[in-house]
Formats: sequence, structure tokens, C-alpha cells
Amino acid sequence: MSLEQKRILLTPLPGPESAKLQDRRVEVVSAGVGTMLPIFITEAHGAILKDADGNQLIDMGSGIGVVTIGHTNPQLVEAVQNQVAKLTHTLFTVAPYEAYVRAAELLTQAAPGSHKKKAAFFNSGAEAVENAVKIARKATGRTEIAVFDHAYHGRTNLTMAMNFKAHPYGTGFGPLAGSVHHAPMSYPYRDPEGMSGEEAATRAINYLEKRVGASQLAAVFIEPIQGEGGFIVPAPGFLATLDSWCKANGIVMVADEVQSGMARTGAWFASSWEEGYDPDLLTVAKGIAGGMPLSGVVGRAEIMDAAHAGGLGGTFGGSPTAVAAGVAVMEQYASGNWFARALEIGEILKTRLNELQMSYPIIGDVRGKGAMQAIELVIPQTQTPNPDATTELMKHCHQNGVVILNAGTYNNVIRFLPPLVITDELLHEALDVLAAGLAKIS
Ligand code: PLZ
Repeated sequence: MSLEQKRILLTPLPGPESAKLQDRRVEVVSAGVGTMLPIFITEAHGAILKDADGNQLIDMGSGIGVVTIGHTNPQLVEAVQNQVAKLTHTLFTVAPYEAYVRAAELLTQAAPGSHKKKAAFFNSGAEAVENAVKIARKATGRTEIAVFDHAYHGRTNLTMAMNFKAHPYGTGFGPLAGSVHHAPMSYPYRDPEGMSGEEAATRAINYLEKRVGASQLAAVFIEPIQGEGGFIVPAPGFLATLDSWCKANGIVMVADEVQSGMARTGAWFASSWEEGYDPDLLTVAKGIAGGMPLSGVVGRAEIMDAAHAGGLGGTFGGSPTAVAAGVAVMEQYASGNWFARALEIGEILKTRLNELQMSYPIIGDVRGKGAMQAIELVIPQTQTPNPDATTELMKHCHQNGVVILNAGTYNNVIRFLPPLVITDELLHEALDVLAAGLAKIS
């Protein structure tokens, strides 16, 4: 449970042991399960991943925003070890246990708004989104669901219909679920210059009113900062305007905070950064349990209670070890300086990325909030997406022991989601590697 917080390169990446494991993998693991980085990880701590060849890599992705609290966080490891030795399963709907209730207490306190809230737990982000759809439909007696361009909500049948990108998420896997409507998003970098959040919201609302009808909509789902879509931060006023329209029309406003939630942006939820934005339900996963599979839906008690008893559940949802991990994570966030650290990391990233943008016009946009930052790469002097340069830059970082992730509808965004325990030194070192990569490709 400890690793020196240092980047160490002993072999070229991937090294020979990883290469052997990759050979075994391709024989038996479905080709449909891709890999960004064929480097096999044996252990991790803090912000460092150690591979099968003894190399140590800086983790700038947290397994897509999951180990926000850091790899093998000591309190989390202890809580899971204690729990797993005592009780691993009953199925909460068969016979309950306290840790589930404690996790719900913490999550309902963390979620925004002073109204009474309730929660329910599941396994994955997609499952949380699916359950939020069920709850909103039951609560409103309506069927239709609105989502936004560039959105990502999961890989199940319903959620793949809610994603913006057909490929790779939906291609060939249809028929997709119906009653899902895609509305235009606020994308400040690509919207007409000067378009306000209110104007972008009006564009979306007009579309939904004409195409679907407000009275038909059960819910509007939106990521307050879009994740897979490329860390698109909507213009101020966009979320609040949509929310007022939802409230005026009896539509459940759901914030999908699977990627943006749980301390990542310097607050429990990214929703809190927009004044006047008051989502009825939130979906959470990823960062809530430091790598243990746990997701949840939390929000207004009267909406959460609309589902009939027996209507929500699942064998493993909120399993004892998963909720024990969730409690260990949420208790630390509730009592420590984690939000401040996320903002500090955000300042370091933003400052350095803005400086790099001055030197390298290939960086078209720098955006994000807290420890959720991204750069969008373009052909210099244009806004034309530059996916080839993105791939090159990713490759450079990976070969030099820095794990970074891409994103974006046009595959031209590099996103930074470091664990919040990363030291300033490691963060700067990772950015130095990125800077060298930019120099090389420019
Ligand atoms: N909602 C906002 O970001 C998951 C996908 C990884 P699951 N994003 C990472 C991959 O390639 O499968 C995500 C998200 C938002 C929902 C989800 C879905 O969460 O836990 O992957 O089901």
C-alpha cells in the first residue's frame, strides 16, 4: 500500500512482461473490449501506477475519474478489508445492512439543495442513469427523455441511445431504445461568437418544444460538464435557464455527475458552480468509491419515492464492500481539504496549459473546472479538429510514462483528471512531458 511517488522508466513502454501479457490477452479477451495503453498494471498508490516490468507511470486520468481520492487510499483499503472479512453479501432488498444507510446519509447530505433527499445504489454509471430514467418516468407518468449533443451516458441499450456519438458506442448494436431526443448543447468554443448561456438554452428549448413537446418530457439529462464529449463547460446561464424551463413544465432535471461529481471540480458536484441550477436528481458513480463498483441516484425525496417497492434493485447494487468504500471516500471529503486541493490542481493545470497555448497555436481551447481540465487540439489558426496531433501527443506521453486520456466528439481533446493526492512536483513533471510532446509535434 505504498509506492514511491516517482516516475521510473526501466524499459521502453510497453515493456517485455506487458508484451507477453498482451499476447495472452488477445487470445482470450474479446476484441470488443479495446485498450488505450497495453501496459499491464500490477499495483498503484497515490498518483503512481506500477507495471509488470517495474516501470512507474504518473496517472493523469484516475481510471477515467475514478480514483479521485488516490490509488489505494489507506482509509478506503482498511474499510474494505474490514467489511470483506465480515459480510460480503445479503442483497440489500433481501436483508439490509448499515453501511448502505450510512452511504445514503452521506450522499443525501452531499447533494445540492436544502430540500429532503433520498438515494438508491447500483453498480455502474450506466445503471444509475437507467434507474434515473425509470424514476423520472414513474414520477411524471411521461415517457420522453431529452439529452444533449456531445453527451455520454453509458453502454447499456438505453444509455447507448442517449449518447451523442453513434460510433463506437452504438454502431451495429441496434435497434436502439426510442423516446430519446438529442438537443443542441452550449459549446462556447464552437458556438457562434458571443452566444450567451441563455441564448444557447433557448435554442435547445425551442428545439425540444417543437420536436417533442414539453408536456411529453419526463426528464432532461445533462452532464453539467460533459466528460467523454470533451470537457465541454456550458456557457453560464445555460443550466439555470434549462432548469427553470423544466420546473415550469413539470420535467425532472437530472444532472449526470458520474464524471464531474465527487470532489473532482472542487465541490461535491459540478452542478453547484452554476447559480440558480437546482437539479431534481443526480447520478453518481466513478469517484464515489475509489475504484469499488458503486453508483447511485440521489435527489428530491418525493421523486425518489415515486418508484413502487420492488421497482428498483439488482443483486449487487450497493453491496457491502462497495458502500463501505463509498462511506470511506465521502467521510474523507466531508472532513478534509479535498475541495481546496482540487481547485489548487485546477489552477496549476490552467496556468500551465494557458502558457502552452501561447506557444503552441495547435491548442485551440483550454477549459474545465478544478481538477477536470482539458485542451482541444486544432489545425493552427483554424477551429478544425486535429485528431492526428492528439493521437501523436498521447503516444508521446504514454511512451514517457505519463498516462493521459483523450476525449471529444472529434477525438481531439486531451483531458486531465489526476488523483487529488498528486504532488505539485509530479503534476509539473507530467506537464513537462506534455510540453516536450507539443514541441515535438508542432
Ligand atoms: N455518465 C457522464 O462519464 C462513464 C466510460 C468508459 P459506467 N464514462 C467513462 C467507457 O469507455 O466505457 C460515464 C460518464 C457519464 C455515465 C457513464 C457510464 O458509467 O460506470 O461506465 O457505466
